[in-house]
Amino acid sequence: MDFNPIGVNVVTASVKIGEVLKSWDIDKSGTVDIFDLVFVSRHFGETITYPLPDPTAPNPDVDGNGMVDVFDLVLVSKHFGEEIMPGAPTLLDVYLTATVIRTRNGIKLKFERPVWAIWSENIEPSDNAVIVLKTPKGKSLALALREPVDELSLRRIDPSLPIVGIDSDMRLVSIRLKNMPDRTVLLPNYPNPFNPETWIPFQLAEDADVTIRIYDLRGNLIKTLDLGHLKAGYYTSRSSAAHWDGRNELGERVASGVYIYRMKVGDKAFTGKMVILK
Ligand SMILES: [Ca+2]
Ligand SMILES: [Ca+2]
Repeated sequence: MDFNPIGVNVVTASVKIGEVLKSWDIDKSGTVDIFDLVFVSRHFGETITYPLPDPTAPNPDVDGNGMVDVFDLVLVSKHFGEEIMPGAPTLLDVYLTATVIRTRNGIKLKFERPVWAIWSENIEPSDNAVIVLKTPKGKSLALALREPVDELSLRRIDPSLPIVGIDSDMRLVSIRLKNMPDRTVLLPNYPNPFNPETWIPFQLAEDADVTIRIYDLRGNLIKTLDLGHLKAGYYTSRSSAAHWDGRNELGERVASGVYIYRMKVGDKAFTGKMVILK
């Protein structure tokens, strides 16, 4: 007979018993971290009846009072031990992009996928749907309650500091912030003067249908660039800006001179001037 497997099991079981005592390590992972907080937040508001049907299963009622509430969250955050190292977010290979939109009260983060929590050095919330907890090492954590959120209103976040989050699949992700323009602007074409082609950069504050029409100085329509429905963002690089090859609708090169370009974004219009010099 081989007794070794039994011996191993006994050791494992004794370790588990030791960890049960640390009730704030809810998922029994051996560390108190962001996952334990998310576990409590998922069960936020629930009633827990004792005795538990399975005392070894994770129990979000940390203080054992029968309710999963903010006190349980505070207890977990107080014992938050295993902080992710400052360099760790760069090691995370899963990214989640959050669009930063400036609002009157601060900023709004719009996530490409819902998140349970975001965590960084300095987060100031302005929304009631999330709770913000300070961890012993001075970091702040914004936590969604009961279900993950697509948007988070904040008073402040420092984009130069690493930000990590927990996405709806319970993965630890590195949050990348993407700035959004606060207004729609048509920018000067480049190069200008040009020959034979030029780029027309712009930025959109909102998703919109975008068309650019090019006219000569007598007002004749020379070319229509239908850019289709575009998402809000910056269209300033050569690969994203509107491109005009200096030809009319028939594919003929147009004469040297001044041309007017007019960008239509929804029901707004913006105008610029450009010069072809041959
Ligand atoms: Ca844990
Ligand atoms: Ca409780």
